Amino acid sequence: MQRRSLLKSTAALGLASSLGLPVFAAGKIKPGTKAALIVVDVQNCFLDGGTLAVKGGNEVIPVINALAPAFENIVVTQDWHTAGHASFASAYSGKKPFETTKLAYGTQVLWPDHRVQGTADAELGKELKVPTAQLIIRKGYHQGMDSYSAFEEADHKTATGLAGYLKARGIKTVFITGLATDFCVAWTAMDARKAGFEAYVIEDATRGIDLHGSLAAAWKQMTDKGVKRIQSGDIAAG
Ligand code: VGL
Ligand code: ZN
Repeated sequence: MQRRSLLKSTAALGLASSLGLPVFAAGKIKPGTKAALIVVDVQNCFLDGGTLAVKGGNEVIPVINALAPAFENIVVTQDWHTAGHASFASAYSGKKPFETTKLAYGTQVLWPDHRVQGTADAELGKELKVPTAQLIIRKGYHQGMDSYSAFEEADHKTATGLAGYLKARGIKTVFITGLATDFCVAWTAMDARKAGFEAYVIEDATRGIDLHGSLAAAWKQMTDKGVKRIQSGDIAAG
């Protein structure tokens, strides 16, 4: 590198870090004070033996545990449904899991009963170790409406309060991990962009359900909305 551009990029790094924005040093991202890690729905339901086990779901846990020390701010989410929730196939006669139905807000995929409030299935995976997390946000608790996104419910109007919380704390960038890539992770990442945050999905800290090609479709939609796709190795160790 030429001396001038080296000086320039060094100055830019100093400026970004003093602003608390993510800094790229030696090819690694240092999240900084204005970034938050979001750990989406790492609940027993999605892990081995759960009601909606995601293939390889358990494998995200050591990756997330190792990432956590690199983040000053961490938010954890829990899918938190009422019994007989509108997203459960069992709530409709003649419907089976993974079929769809039309609800007031659009097409709803119907799932097996999962993550009912207060059940073991809805608890965070016990191997997940993110003791410095500051907020646990629960979603999907309105009987008639689902909420894949941690920011807004399926009507795309009802806020969970997460955007306001992050903004009130000066957070500008979110790094999203957890389950499932093609549902709650993707919707959270896209709504983060909509709410004005810079958004990264850490791919190897996620696993997908991949229902009828939904995983590839989710990556395309996320990329189109400016979500960045990175790996845990891209983040500087904390
Ligand atoms: C999710 C399906 C149903 C998710 C939640 O967390 O991705 N997927 N409920
Ligand atoms: Zn759910």
